[in-house]
Amino acid sequence: MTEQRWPDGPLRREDPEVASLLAEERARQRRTLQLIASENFASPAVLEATGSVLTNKYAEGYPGRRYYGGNAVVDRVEEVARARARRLFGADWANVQPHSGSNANAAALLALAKPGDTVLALRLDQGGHLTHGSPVNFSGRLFRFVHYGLTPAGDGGERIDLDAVADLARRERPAVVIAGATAYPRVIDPAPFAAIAEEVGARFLFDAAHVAGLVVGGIHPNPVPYADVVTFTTHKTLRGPRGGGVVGRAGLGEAIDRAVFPGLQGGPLEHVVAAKAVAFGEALRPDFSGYAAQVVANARALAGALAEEGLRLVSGGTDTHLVLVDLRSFDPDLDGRVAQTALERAGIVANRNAIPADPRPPFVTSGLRFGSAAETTAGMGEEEMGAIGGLIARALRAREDGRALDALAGEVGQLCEKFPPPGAGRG
Ligand code: DSN
Repeated sequence: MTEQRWPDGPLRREDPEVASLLAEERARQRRTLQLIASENFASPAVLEATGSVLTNKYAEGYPGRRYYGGNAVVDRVEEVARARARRLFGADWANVQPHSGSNANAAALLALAKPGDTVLALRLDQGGHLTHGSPVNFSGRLFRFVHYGLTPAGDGGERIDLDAVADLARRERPAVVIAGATAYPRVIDPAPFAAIAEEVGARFLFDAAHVAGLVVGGIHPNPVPYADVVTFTTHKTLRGPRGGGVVGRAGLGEAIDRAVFPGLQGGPLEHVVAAKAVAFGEALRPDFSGYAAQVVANARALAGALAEEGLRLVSGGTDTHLVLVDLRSFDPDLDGRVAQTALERAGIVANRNAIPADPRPPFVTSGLRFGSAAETTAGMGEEEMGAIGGLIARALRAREDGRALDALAGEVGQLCEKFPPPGAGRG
């Protein structure tokens, strides 16, 4: 099998130092739980395309309009990727070249607004992304961001405050309204955002970085019929190679293409574009909707188990792959940084995350963010997710007891052994 070839292949012979680091990482991915909400396990086919000869090729431009010769095959590869992306999202056009979700957002903002224009987006400390106006990011430096937040905590609370979105939009008259988040566990309905953007004459950008796989799996509403532009990443719930993309309705495709190249990027990573095509092909198969549904069922099972252990769920639960917990309900002295470190020693990989109205600074935080996409790919179901909730709580309780955490890592390793990730046999 292809997977077996890699540990003893050319890399092992030519560069044992890097080969052994890759082997270490492969082992880490096999024996620990991958619960970072923005990660997944790409298939062996996706990994093979990513490691292909297309890495050798320069292809600035687009199919049929390249600045270099020798692109007949690359053109066909990129055309396959674009066509599959259009089909997946029901879009009129697609750009599959952005190297990341951040680049996709940069291209969208450059195409939809001028530097200095006002842009409306979700606050970063309430779930928004770096590219939604962080002062240290290009977005916050080039555009004038105004932020909406979540409704107050409480029954049915910590949801996107659509009244605030509408009020701010009427007052600030933004050029662009952004919907989408990086740490928000609920569905984001594109329809009310579209209505607000239309009322104030703004463009509507939906950032589907996290939920793209749920959208194409039919679990999350598809923003394409509502938004002017939809950006996404290919490596999170969509389960492809690391990268980004942009899709939309007719009209803005040329402006987005120009913003990606030559506006923002040089030569596209055509080996990654090929891998995107493979991942889109996988997502077009009927079984992908079953995967997407299981991702959400698993996140709910994990959320339920964590709540039973006394961890408050931000917004009371989840509709997606993502769970955000407030550690203060579990132990007011426990912060996100300490919790993340203890979990990692126990073989549970997740990230600390700010929660709404977090009293602690962003590098410390009072929350943890979990995601179910990767371990669902590995074959885990609700039963395992419930058990993982218990393991998390035990690790947090034992956070100062190194031996107990090491013992837990053994238990975690045994669980992971039963669910090897696809592709984890490769470098
Ligand atoms: N940092 C990614 C995430 O974890 O959500 C988004 O860029």
